[in-house]
Amino acid sequence: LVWASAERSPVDTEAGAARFDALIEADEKIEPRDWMPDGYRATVIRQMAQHAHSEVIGMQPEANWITRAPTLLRKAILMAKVQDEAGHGLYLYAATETLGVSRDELNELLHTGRQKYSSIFNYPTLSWADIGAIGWLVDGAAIVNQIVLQRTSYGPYARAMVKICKEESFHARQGYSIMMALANGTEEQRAMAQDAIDRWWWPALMMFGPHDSESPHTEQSMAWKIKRITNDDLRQMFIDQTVPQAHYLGCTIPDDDLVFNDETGHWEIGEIDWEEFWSTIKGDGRLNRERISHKVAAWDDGAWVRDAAVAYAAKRRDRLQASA
Ligand code: BYC
Repeated sequence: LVWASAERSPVDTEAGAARFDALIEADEKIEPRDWMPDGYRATVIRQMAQHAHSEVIGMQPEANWITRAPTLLRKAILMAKVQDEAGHGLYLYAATETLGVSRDELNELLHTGRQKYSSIFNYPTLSWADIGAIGWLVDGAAIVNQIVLQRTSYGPYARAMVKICKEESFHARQGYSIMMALANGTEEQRAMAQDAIDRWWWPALMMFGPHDSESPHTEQSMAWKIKRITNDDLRQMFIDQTVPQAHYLGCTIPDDDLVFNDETGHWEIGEIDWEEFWSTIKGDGRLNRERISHKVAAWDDGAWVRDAAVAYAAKRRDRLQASA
């Protein structure tokens, strides 16, 4: 999908392109009204929209456990986290709208499968330990990616990331706190923690996308500084920071090939199941259909709220005009 910018004369295009290149070269931000290549606009829309959709769809697996959180404190924390995800979706949709696409259009693209959301949210949350594993591994992976996106070249996206990263780091800590409680608990609780790691480890690694050699967008997105670090390098950063945390919990990583390379100072992993990755992002993961149908139902159920808000805004505008 390409959202073309308004009709431009060749002279404007030449000057605009030169200014765009200079801004990128100088590590400065591109702002909504700046000239930008149509491909840049389309790529930023695609990535920000996918990111926004991920935040909103990500509320489903976690909300599944709000009523069953083991204590009042854990319940309050989980509710706050799920609300944060809605807020992240909101900033990201608002940032995407600065490029001339509406929230309604973005929702339509998600609901009809023409835009994606993160593969990670197609896996079920089977036990309370999954809420710990999501916070620690999923939010942990999200932060590694998002810290770097604070330096992305599109201004509204970079600025949205600053607040999101602060909240994500609280999310990751709450996840690790759940894992610590389970790791220090009974044998059954330790087994729950290990089972959650066994199921979430590989999907968390898939969040970073395909290998660089299989990633159609990386080269151009790096040149435009939309992406600042490649998929494989970000994945490695996550692995290096997370393996010792798993060991600290007294848990194991479900990978027989995992080995620490003394020379490079990095943990090396076995091969990711790329067939599972591609089939999940093409819509054939375990929960793709369920996630989208739940989202569409929530959107339809909320129609009266949107209608009421529009009617209220119109009434208010009429009243203000009448009293002017
Ligand atoms: N899932 O050329 P590539 C969170 C797609 S959740 C689905 O490498 P790119 C949270 C990719 O879109 C995390 N699709 O692409 C919320 C492309 O498809 P199309 C949200 C994936 O864009 C609640 C194709 O594969 N974070 O924060 O250069 C609770 C080829 O890939 C995935 C973000 O969205 C995937 N994992 O790089 C807890 C971060 N990977 O459009 C946590 C922002 C790849 O060509 N996004 N694809 O058909 C990014 O940084 C980049 O878009 C990616 C992919 C690294 C994900």
